[in-house]
Amino acid sequence: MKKIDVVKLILADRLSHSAQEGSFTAFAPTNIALCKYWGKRNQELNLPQTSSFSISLAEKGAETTIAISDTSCDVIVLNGKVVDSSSSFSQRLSKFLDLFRESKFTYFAITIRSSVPIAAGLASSACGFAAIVQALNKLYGWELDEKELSILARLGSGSASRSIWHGFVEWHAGIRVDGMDSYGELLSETWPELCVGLLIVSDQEKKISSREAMQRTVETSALYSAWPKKVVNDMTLIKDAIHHKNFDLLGSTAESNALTMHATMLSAWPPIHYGLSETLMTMQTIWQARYDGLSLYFTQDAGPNLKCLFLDKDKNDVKSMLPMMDIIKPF
Ligand code: 2P0
Repeated sequence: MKKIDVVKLILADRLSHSAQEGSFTAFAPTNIALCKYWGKRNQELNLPQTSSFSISLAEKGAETTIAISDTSCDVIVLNGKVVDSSSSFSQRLSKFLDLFRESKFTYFAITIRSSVPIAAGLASSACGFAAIVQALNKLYGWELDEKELSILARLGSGSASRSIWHGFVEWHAGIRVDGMDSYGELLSETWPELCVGLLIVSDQEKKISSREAMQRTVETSALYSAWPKKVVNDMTLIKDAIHHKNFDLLGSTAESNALTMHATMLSAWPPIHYGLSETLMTMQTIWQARYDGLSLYFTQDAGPNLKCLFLDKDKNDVKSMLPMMDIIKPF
């Protein structure tokens, strides 16, 4: 099954909608997985091997404006600069937009304001695709519900299926071949005291994409067979931790989940390691702080940057230890 077949299933008779005049804007927050998505059961549709669970980062994300353009190709402006149409960023976006053109001569003008570094393991593609799908929904007047938007966003990037909402989101892996049961769902619970701290070690583009790294891990890592069981256990613990506001359970489960994901990558061949020496040094600082009694945990994605988890009452202690941290209150 191809992406376009899923688009046809979702849009059905809305496929005949014409684009409206004017420009349409949508914002989507980036999200950080507390239980990671690592490995696909279907590469084309970005269907995951396991479910995953995230927290959205409030105002950190992508604001995207879309309009029909009278040019002879898509025009993409990212953070005030026109993106070269031959760049991988532009080609990936235009290929996704191919799914939604009224004719092959329909082109889009897209302006993206991203408050997260692109491709540095801060889920820039997640908020990017979630925002573009919501902007297209307005442009074409589809009036899709959030579940349908989540499925369309997943076709752009798996983790985008979780960026349709603010707050805690579970992405259900699903079992269907067409992926119609693989979408995000908002958890009704919130946690106003929860803080996420971003520690940018490097904002350089990563050398190996998540897509490639996941596939290599699934195909070559002897440890990958342990991953689905770990995820099932961690999902239960994380939801319990949120329900009972047990912060140490949340932090320790998220940190252990991230470290296990990175262990599966390290045991892939050729091996994959996203950390830098500063990443490990910061982990050691956090482990020492925890030993000294501070409830501070981290998670790491497909890049060298760390995202810390702590409660508002410890904000000053954390900030004085790691002054470069950008602190976000998700609720
Ligand atoms: C996550 N990551 O759950 C995991 C943890 C990175 C590490 O989702 O191939 O950009 O577009 O579906 O969504 C990053 O992978 O990958 C990611 P594709 P995506 O956040």
